[in-house]
Formats: sequence, structure tokens, C-alpha cells
Amino acid sequence: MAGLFISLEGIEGAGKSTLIQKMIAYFEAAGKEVLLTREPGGSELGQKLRSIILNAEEKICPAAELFLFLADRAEHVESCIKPALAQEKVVLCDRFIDSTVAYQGYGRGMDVKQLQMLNERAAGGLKPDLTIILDLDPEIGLARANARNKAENLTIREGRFEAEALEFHQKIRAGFLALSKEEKRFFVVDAKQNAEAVFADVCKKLQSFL
Ligand code: Z5A
Repeated sequence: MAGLFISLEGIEGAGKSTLIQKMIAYFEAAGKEVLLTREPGGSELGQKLRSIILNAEEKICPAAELFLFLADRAEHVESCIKPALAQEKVVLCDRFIDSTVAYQGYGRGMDVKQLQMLNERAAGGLKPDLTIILDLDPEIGLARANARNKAENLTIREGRFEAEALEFHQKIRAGFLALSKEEKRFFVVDAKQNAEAVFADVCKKLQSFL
């Protein structure tokens, strides 16, 4: 059996990191080896790109931002994801190709079809077997993220996207929901529920992959 590739998507504060921790425990209990990774920043080069993309003090124009995400993805797929899948691991990826379509396409207004072609080139045609979309009202997501940052005493967070207006995050949510209708690999979960209920919904879906 080849490995299993699952991506998690959603607006900021939707609960991806929280859910991923539960999913790791779930797969490990089933005897699977898991690679937890993320975009941007899953590879060594990607960590440097992540810091530029999210923290650069200078303004980055939308096209430059897009190509930084794509460079991160190309390196990540080649050096991390494909090798892990070849070793039959379960790869859990916090954001992947669909974030580019939602943020750069629906959010920044770039051409969605062109982004899908660029995604295909950057990911070498690789797509997740399953993509979980945590769907949430951005007002709730941003409030959760702010509360977390306060609790962790974080005054400076990686900020390029957090600073965007609510309307931008609403476009992203709509983008993910539009995408979810395009391919069978998507599974939309109501992320307004508590974390246990979100995980219970996801578990029902995961059973068919074990
Ligand atoms: N981006 C892009 O534009 N184009 C691309 O191609 C890619 C990315 C790949 C990376 O951000 C940014 O890059 C991202 C999109 C853009 N920007 N935004 N926005 P990141 O990786 O640094 O951040 P994030 O992905 O947005 O993650 P996050 O803020 O950490 O959100 P999260 O992982 O989904 O949430 P969480 O940390 O699990 O939960 C947030 C808080 O809520 C926390 O205190 C939890 O304890 C709490 N929580 C979690 N679940 C629940 C439930 N169910 N109920 C109540 N409270 C909960």
C-alpha cells in the first residue's frame, strides 16, 4: 500500500493544529507512522521562506508572495512529502494547494484556473487523498486565534495575514466552500463545534482510510 496523504484547510483559528494532534494519536494507535508537516515551512528551505513570507518588514507584491508559496511547495513535495509517502507513512499537512486557491485566488483576486495550473506544476501533480476543510465564521476564528495568542503571551505573531480585514477572511471561507464542491477528496466539517465533536466527525471519515 502507498502512503496516505491528508491535508487540512480552513481560515485562521479554525482549529487545524488542534485537530492534527488528535489525528496523529489516532493513526499511531492504529500502528501507522505519521509525518506531521505544514505549508509554508515544511522543508528546510521552506522554514526560511516561511519567515520571509509571513514576517518580512518590506511590502511583498501579490505575485511575489504567490511564487514564494509555490517555491515552498515544490521543495516540500520533493524533499518531504513524496519520500514519506514512498515509505508508506501517513502524511498530515497543515495547509496545501487549496490555501493558494483560497488566499491568493479568492482572497487576493488572482485567476483561480491559472493558480490551479501553477499548483499542479509546483506539486508535481500530487493531490491529497483527503482534504479536511474546517469551516468557521471568521469572527469566531480570529477571536479564537487572538485568545490563544493572549494566553500564550504572544505580542508578535507571524502577521501578514492576521492583519487583513474581516472581509478578506470571509472571502477565504467562501473560497474553501466553493472548492469543496469541485472534487470528491474534500470533507467539510463544522468547526464551530467543540474540539471533541470536530474530531468525532473526522474519525467517522477516517475509518474508510484504515
Ligand atoms: N497561505 C497562503 O496565503 N497561501 C498558501 O498557499 C499557503 C498559506 C500554504 C500561514 O499561517 C498563512 O499562510 C495562512 C494562510 C497563508 N494565513 N492565515 N490566516 P499559519 O500556518 O501560521 O497559521 P494558520 O494556518 O492560520 O493557523 P492558526 O492560526 O494556528 O490556526 P489553526 O491551526 O487552524 O487553529 P488552532 O491553533 O488549532 O486553534 C486556534 C485556537 O482555538 C487555539 O487556542 C485552540 O485551542 C482553539 N480551538 C481549536 N479548536 C477549537 C474548537 N473546536 N472550539 C473552541 N476552540 C478551539
